[in-house]
Amino acid sequence: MNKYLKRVLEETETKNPHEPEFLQAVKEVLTSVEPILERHSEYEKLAILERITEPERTIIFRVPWINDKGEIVVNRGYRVQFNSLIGPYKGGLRFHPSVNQSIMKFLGFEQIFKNALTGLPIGGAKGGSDFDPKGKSDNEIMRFCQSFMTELYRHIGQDVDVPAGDIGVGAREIGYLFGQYKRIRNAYEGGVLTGKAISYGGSLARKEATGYGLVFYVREMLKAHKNSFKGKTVTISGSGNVAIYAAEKAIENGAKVVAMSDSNGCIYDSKGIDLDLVKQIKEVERGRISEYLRKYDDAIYTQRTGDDSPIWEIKTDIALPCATQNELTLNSAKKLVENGVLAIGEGANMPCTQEATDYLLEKGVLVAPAKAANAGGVATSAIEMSQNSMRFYYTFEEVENKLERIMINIFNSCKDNAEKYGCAGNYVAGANLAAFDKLAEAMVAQGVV
Ligand code: NDP
Ligand code: 2IT
Repeated sequence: MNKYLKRVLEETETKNPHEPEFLQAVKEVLTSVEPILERHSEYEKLAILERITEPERTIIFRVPWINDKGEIVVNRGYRVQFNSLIGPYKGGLRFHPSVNQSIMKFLGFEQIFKNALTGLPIGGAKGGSDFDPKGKSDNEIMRFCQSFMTELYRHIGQDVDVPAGDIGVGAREIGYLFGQYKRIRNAYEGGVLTGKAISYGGSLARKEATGYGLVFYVREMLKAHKNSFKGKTVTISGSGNVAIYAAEKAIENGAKVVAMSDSNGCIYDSKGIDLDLVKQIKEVERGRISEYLRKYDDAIYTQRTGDDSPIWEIKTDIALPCATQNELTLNSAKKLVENGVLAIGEGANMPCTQEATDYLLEKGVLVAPAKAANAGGVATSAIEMSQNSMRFYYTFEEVENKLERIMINIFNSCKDNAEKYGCAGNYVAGANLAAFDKLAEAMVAQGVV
């Protein structure tokens, strides 16, 4: 291994001993950019790796709020402003009980590279809270969001840092956050948050963008290997924002989506999932995926029991993990390969463990890596920001066409970089190489900051 790379990896481990997800993400990126480090020995003197792995700023704050019983609850809020090399900090907010500093930092780190791949002027950030939105009333969600923003507002701004949604944060939460920001600032700064509802400055097709973008990317990858979605079986983990719209676009491309899931278990419907019913259960009722059986009693529901999700045991041509990090383990990868899987498209951030990715690549499975394949969401957020700056709106078709073009460009740049650095067909490495190349060049240009 390159000596400089080895030293920085060791130092990163020593400095962040209790952050396994962050270390996993760093190791994955840094090891694959070794060919660039070999060509640019000056990067060591410029401390490129030390600087890119250290957040510019990490903000941790108290979020006190009052629940419907009148009790005071205290959660922890985060915003990791990781990197502003190529634009204002940009990245989602995650509300989930598992949120901690390691998860925030891994997501912020990934976001730097993802945002660079979009070709748009956005830096990398992530934030959120260990708040659990499940089972909370609308009023509780609103009071939490208002308290969260009462601290966050001083750290963000449309040219400074622009949050958006992620797990547990959708249009409802963004609305409450925006309302409180506007009230505190006494100014209408539309571009301070993205993922807004259409009625007050949101972009058409932002809701659909991550899932649609994922399918555009996987379609390009399949095309490069003389294949397509047509007639293929697809399984999709999760049944949230990314999963639902990935399913919609996959079906539009002629695939049959046979399984979806949530954290409790998965449904299998051999006739093809009824997506309108999933939307009703998840987007309207905020219920559990098991409720799918109320209309289709011949569908099969499998409860999740251990570490491995049952959805990866189902035979499929294409698997789209769209729930959360490390949800597809080596065991699951082996099952998928045994069942003849052709391609994996990562809709979630870092859904495959490192061992799973290595195994899949070794077995010749096509892997569309998260930081490239799910970049359509943040790319469309950047399109939302630009519409807000212009005080103008694009039509749904205009946004979708721009998104499609961006995803094609991202795929081509992953492909070209993989070829350039001698790992043709490995889009995981190609994505890291393409993004790092661009970021390192910007770092050199901007001096020691
Ligand atoms: P949602 O909150 O809309 O949906 C999340 C889905 O994943 C739910 O079905 C949820 O099930 C499931 N899930 C969440 N946590 C876990 C867990 N620990 N174990 C098993 N299942 C889990 O989130 P999104 O669809 O927005 O996000 C999904 C993934 O996509 C995340 O990794 C996110 O970072 C990534 N992403 C999102 C983008 C966006 O624009 N929204 C953009 C790019 C990436 P349950 O309801 O049971 O918790
Ligand atoms: O992981 C992600 O890219 C997101 N959650 C979307 C971020 C954004 O700013 O739209």
